[in-house]
Amino acid sequence: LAKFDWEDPLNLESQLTDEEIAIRDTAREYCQENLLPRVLHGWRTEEFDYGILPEMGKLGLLGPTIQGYGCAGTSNVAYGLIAREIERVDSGYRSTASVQSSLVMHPINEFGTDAQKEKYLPRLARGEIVGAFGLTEPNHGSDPAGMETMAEEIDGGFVINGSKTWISNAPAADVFIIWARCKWDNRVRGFILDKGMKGLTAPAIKNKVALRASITGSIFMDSVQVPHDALLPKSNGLSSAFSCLNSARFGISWGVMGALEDCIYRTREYALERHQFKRPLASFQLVQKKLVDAHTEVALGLHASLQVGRLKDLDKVAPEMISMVKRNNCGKALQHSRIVLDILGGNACADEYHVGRHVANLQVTNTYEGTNDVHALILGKAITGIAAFAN
Ligand code: TGC
Ligand code: FAD
Repeated sequence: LAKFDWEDPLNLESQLTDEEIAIRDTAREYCQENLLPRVLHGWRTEEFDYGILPEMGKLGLLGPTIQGYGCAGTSNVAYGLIAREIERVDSGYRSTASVQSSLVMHPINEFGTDAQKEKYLPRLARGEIVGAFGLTEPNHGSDPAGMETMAEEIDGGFVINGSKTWISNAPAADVFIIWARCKWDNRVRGFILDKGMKGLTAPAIKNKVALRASITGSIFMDSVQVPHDALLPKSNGLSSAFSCLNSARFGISWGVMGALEDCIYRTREYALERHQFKRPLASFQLVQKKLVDAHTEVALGLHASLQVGRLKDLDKVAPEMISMVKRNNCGKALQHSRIVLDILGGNACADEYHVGRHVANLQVTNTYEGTNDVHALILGKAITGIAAFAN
């Protein structure tokens, strides 16, 4: 019989290629040595750390699945493993990276011209420039089809009016992927806007109670004039925006498992050291059950995401599969991080114990990229054939 390894309970390692293991190890070392020491400062100050994306770029962690343009050309599973390592430190850092990779580089690569790819992808891959993705609006979050941002064709290009809110990276961004309804045919398309364009502003949303180590903002577009080549010409309809979400949601499904793993490791360590009633907390059955429940969900969640990743690599993934792992892993990570937090007792209140920060962050991961309930409705539609969210 094999020996049970609690740190890899279902032997995920045996399912990974040598390349994926090497990428995972590189990402883990970078995150533990370079991100972990900075996270409390980022969390306390809400300051965006401009050094992080260039560091990730140097290691090939940005847009890793893209072929060419200075990108690594890895498997989707490797992308997931990177997200897991970054989020083991903080969901905000993973957010910064996944917006850059899945929501900015991916649409340029999928829907852009060769010139747009040459212009933006190598610099985004090196982390020299920061990207943001604007889909959500003040009046339209779960229902982006109702968007009010409008693009109108004018002599020499387009004029864009509208606003976006709760946009990761926006205040720090050099490049904005903006989704707008086109006045001439009512279709939604993506546009690339550059920082500094007249009428474009991106103020920060301050005093967040979560994701404080990443920066979030609004985007206001007051008659922003852009040339014709700002349009992503192969984007056509909301499904183009959703294809970016497929990639980001897949990454989040891995990332949140990393955050929950960190909560488990930290509370296990604490439970072994801390004594009450002359015994370690870890000796109490109720404490063990909390750890076991959380630990089991991580093992199941990682293996489900692995399967989705392998299907994605074979081009055999359905969006509903991604909804399933995004919803389940985010929900379980939020639920179980909150439960193991109890093990810290009063120290749960102190940010240097890190677990409370993960719990706060995981409320957002359970909300953005489609709320837990919206993904339930996507799956409900697949099961029943009835769209509960449609009119
Ligand atoms: P519906 O009629 O269902 O679909 C419209 C068209 O889109 C197609 N489609 C998809 N295509 C590819 N991938 C998917 N996942 C797709 N889902 C739908 C669909 O086939 C259809 O195509 P066509 O050709 O027939 O037009 O659209 P609906 O308007 O009824 O949508 C309902 C719903 C709930 C599925 C959708 O609106 C939704 O997913 N809402 C959630 C919104 C959301 O996820 N927003 C995320 C904003 S970005 C973000 O949060 C970034 S945070 C990142 C970070 O910081 O890490
Ligand atoms: P709403 O859509 O108003 O939903 C409110 C509640 O109603 C939720 O519980 C929801 O589940 C429920 N609900 C809505 N419709 C239904 C229904 N039909 N049936 C049952 N319940 C329903 N967006 C971007 O475009 N780009 C980004 O980079 C980005 N980054 C973000 C970063 C942060 C920190 C946060 C908090 C959000 C970010 N978002 C981003 C926005 C995010 O995607 C939205 O907040 C999310 O999609 C939910 O939309 P909403 O906030 O408008 O909530």
